This record gives sequence, structure tokens and C-alpha cells, in this order.
Amino acid sequence: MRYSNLLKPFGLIAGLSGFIAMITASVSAMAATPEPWQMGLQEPAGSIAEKATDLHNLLLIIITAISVFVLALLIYVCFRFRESKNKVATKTTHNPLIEVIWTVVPVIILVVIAVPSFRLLYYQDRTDLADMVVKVTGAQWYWSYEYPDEQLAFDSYMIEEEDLTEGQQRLLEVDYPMVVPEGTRVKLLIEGVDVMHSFFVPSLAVQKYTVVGRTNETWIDVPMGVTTYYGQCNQICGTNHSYMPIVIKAVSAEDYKIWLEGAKEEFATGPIAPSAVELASVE
Ligand SMILES: [Cu+2]
Repeated sequence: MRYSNLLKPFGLIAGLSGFIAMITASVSAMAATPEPWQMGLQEPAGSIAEKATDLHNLLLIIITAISVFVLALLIYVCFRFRESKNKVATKTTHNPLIEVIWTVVPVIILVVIAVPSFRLLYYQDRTDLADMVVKVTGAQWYWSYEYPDEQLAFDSYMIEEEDLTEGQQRLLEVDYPMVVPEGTRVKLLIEGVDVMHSFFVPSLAVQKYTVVGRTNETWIDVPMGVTTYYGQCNQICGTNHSYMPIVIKAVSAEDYKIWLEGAKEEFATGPIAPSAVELASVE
């Protein structure tokens, strides 16, 4: 169910942010990046991001309604119980009916939030339907991408400001982006080699910490469309934390094949080393 439609009659703030999101969406058709004066989330790409945006829009309605209700109550109380009309303070301390209401209603609100929240959490937790696997490694201060099935791996460094070419984005471009075919479910195996980093691509709604000695798993649902998705490390990881952007390039199936051929020559890793368990079974 899309909650975004519910926003329409919902007042100035929600309507305005929706309007701006619409404008930014049309501007960023080919590149999923943050926009100047952007107010809402980035345009969602793929099923995970759409579900996350729907949840965000539902929460926006709920928190706005709660804030307006509490503000109205405060204004009412200030007016109704003002000193000039209430010379003698009331001694009232309990009202069982109201107490039951203010306990039960928040519980109901939390349940309403929890149901879609957990549904999304489990949806994005893991997939058995992945078309391919990419191993992502966070390092101080760059990303490494490994395609285990293709036996290739490479590092991805930010392009310095003075080396940017026309139309490239400051602090967001890299020399070797992660390349995936459009319309693909990509399983990501994520780990770190030095400190904690975080793999964060807002338009795909993926954010996963890289932890040394532990492989985290998630997936991205890259939709159809030749698009460049931009993200950044969002775990403060050291001096150059802000200089390790993430670029995922979704290309057509044919272009992916061409890229793969070149990459296999340039970034070949050879067969992945057999694990200790496999070696033990050979002996
Ligand atoms: Cu980092």
C-alpha cells in the first residue's frame, strides 16, 4: 500500500516536501544524488527503497498528527487554566479514564508503526533470490569491491576536487565504481579491514556497518534503468571519513558484459583461496 497519496490533503509541510521531492525526482532521473534544497528523501530506487519511503511517509503523518495534537492541547491548557480565570488552583490529581486513554492510545500507535517496520526490516534483511554477489570492504579511506563469481576485485577511490571533469560531483565521484546490470538483485557481503565504516546509498535504502572480522549481509534491488547511484560512508571512521564516497553504476546487460570482460583482465584475482575447512578435508 502506498501512503504517499495520503499526504496530499495533509497540510502545507508534507505537501511542500512532496512537491519538492517531485521536482528533484524529475531532475535526478539519471543520477541518484542529493539535490540542493532537497527536503524529503532521495527518489526511491527499487522495492526496498520504495517500502522504506512508504514507511517514512506513514511516520511523517503520525508524528505530524501527534505534534499538532500535543501543541493544540498545550495552547488549550494555557488558555483554559490561565491565572486570571483560576485564582484558586484545582486539587485534581487523578482521572482514571484519561489515564487509560493516554496509555492505550500510544500502545496502539506503536503497534501501527511496528507492523510495517518489522515487515520492512525482514524484507531487507536477506534474500535467497539474489542474481549475483558483490563483496564490499570498507577501508581507511576507500572501498573495495570483489565479485567472487567472476574472480575479480578492485579498489574504489574518490576523485580529488582538482581532477573532476565537467558535470562530475564534488566529493561523490570515484575512479572505479561498482558496476551492476540494471534490474538485478545484488547480495552484498560487507566487512571492514581496519575500523568500522558504513555502506550507505540512500536512494537504494541500503545502510550496513562494516565490522572487522565479521561479514554482514544485505541486498540491494537495483531497478531497471541506466542510473548512477551515489552514497557515502556514514560511520565516522577517521580523518578522511568524508572522502570515501560510494558509486554504483547500473548499466544495461550488454554493457555489463563488456565491462566484465575488461574488468576480468584488469582486476583478476585468480581462483578464490580454498577455506581452511576445504583444505582439511583434502588431506
Ligand atoms: Cu568510512
